[in-house]
Amino acid sequence: MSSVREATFEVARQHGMTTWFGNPGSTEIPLLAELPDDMRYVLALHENAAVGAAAGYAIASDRPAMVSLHTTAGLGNAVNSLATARGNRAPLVVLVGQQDRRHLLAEPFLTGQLAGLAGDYPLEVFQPPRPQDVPGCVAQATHTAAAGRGPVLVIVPMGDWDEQTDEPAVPAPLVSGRASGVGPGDVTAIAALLGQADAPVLVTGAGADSAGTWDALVRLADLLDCPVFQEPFTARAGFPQDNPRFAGFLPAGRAALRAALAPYDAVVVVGAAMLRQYLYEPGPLFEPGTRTAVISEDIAEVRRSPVDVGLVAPPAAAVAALAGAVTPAPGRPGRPSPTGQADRLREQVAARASGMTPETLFTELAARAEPDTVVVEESPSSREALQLLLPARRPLGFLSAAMGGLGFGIPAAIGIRMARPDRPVLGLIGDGSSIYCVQALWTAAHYGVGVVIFVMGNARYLVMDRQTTRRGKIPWPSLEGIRVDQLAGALGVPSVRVSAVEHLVEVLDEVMPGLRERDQPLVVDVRLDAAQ
Ligand SMILES: Cc1ncc(C[n+]2csc(CCOP(=O)(O)OP(=O)(O)O)c2C)c(N)n1
Ligand SMILES: [Mg+2]
Repeated sequence: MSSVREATFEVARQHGMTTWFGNPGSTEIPLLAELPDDMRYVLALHENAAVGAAAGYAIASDRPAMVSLHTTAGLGNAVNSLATARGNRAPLVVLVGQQDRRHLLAEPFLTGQLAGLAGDYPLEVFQPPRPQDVPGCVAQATHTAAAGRGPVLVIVPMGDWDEQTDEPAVPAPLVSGRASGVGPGDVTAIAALLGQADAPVLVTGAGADSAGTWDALVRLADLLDCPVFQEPFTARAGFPQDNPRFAGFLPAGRAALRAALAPYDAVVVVGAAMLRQYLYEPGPLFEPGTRTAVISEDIAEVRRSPVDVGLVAPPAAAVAALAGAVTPAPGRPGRPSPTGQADRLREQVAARASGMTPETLFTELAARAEPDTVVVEESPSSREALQLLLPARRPLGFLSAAMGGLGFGIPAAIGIRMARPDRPVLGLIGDGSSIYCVQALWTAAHYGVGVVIFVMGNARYLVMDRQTTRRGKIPWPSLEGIRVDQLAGALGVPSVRVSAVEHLVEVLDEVMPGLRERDQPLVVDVRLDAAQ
């Protein structure tokens, strides 16, 4: 016999989930009191911080991470970051505390209406039929999270943890995986489509962010002698952005997208749907006659893509198989240059690097950042410049919130650094964005997490202001008066406020060489010149 609680710890150990992120309430005390020494509980001061940090941790370690939330209050607070975790394909096992099942029907204090609270964002919501099923549900949740790459909830009534169990085994495999291979026959149609093309082009998405996929894509692009774009609004980099074939980021509007892809007669998208849009525009995504294909391991991405050929497959193996199967056509004379497109864009953006502009910060950072630096972006109005001036040079080099929900960047940067202390980690966070989850800074201070967060201080929701002005008057005020540097100090994080380029350069010269070795966070509050 053992307790349900002990049996659940065993499941967590089997799956390497010994770092737990959470914010506790009384429904979690029976689970968390006397937590075994080999389980580390990382306290976050808000549930979006707990889930955001766990998502960063899961993405950077490429395995499910554990989260503990407190009934309706905790789960409700976390919905934004659970949606982001789903969009960002972060595998999470989320234990949601519930009142004791023996009097749930009487709706005691802290009873949660939990099952539907996070909507369809979780891949699955487990409600263990008996206390003895909790370990099995956690085991199955782990497999679901890993295979489906998203959050899975397990709702656990607080009395369940102390119940006894003598179940011989939980109904789940000890280890499970997914095959990573793709046979030549699987890529015949896409190989033919590329082989017949006069001017092919590749587009990569967040699902292509792995060393294996990058290598295979470089080989395929070299073979085809073609450029490689990144999908619009990408959350992760799908191709080495310092490679001369990297052509930049596709626009999200249909007209601009059609124009960008018009010179090509075959478009193959890897690790994304075809293709993410933003504000609605009528019309097709590409010019008639363009041959198109999508490769993704996410069936939802393939399903919603209006392409000639869709393939559900692990991208690394599929692209490697394609590179072995394609016989490229000679190539149309006069097609766009397969190299140098991003460099030309970079030069244009870099020209704006004068005074205290985002471009100045990015240029100075680029001059000092090591190639394996992880850049976590949540800086809406300067995102485009950031992506060009701070190219991802290694897998996991760039991360942002897939669906744009703010409050992800700071905790995600912290979680990444906790999982990968070998990688330097920078957060580039808008001043407005920084406030959505500023409490996360305390976790970084308390646990000695060496991230550096640059706050892009334009004292505005600039991206919103720009869009709103096109229609009329802005009803909200500027963000003048918010002192993120002082908030950081109040949360135990040292900070420096910078309002002149010479000072910025001084700070970067001091901070950047030690970025990899840091064991304390730092906030750099960058006061930008007024922007329109
Ligand atoms: C949780 C959440 N609330 C509101 C929004 C809408 N929103 C998108 S961008 C933005 C402004 C961001 O301001 P800031 O971080 O200062 O970036 P800037 O536009 O100034 O670069 C807002 C409020 C959102 N995406 N997520
Ligand atoms: Mg701002």
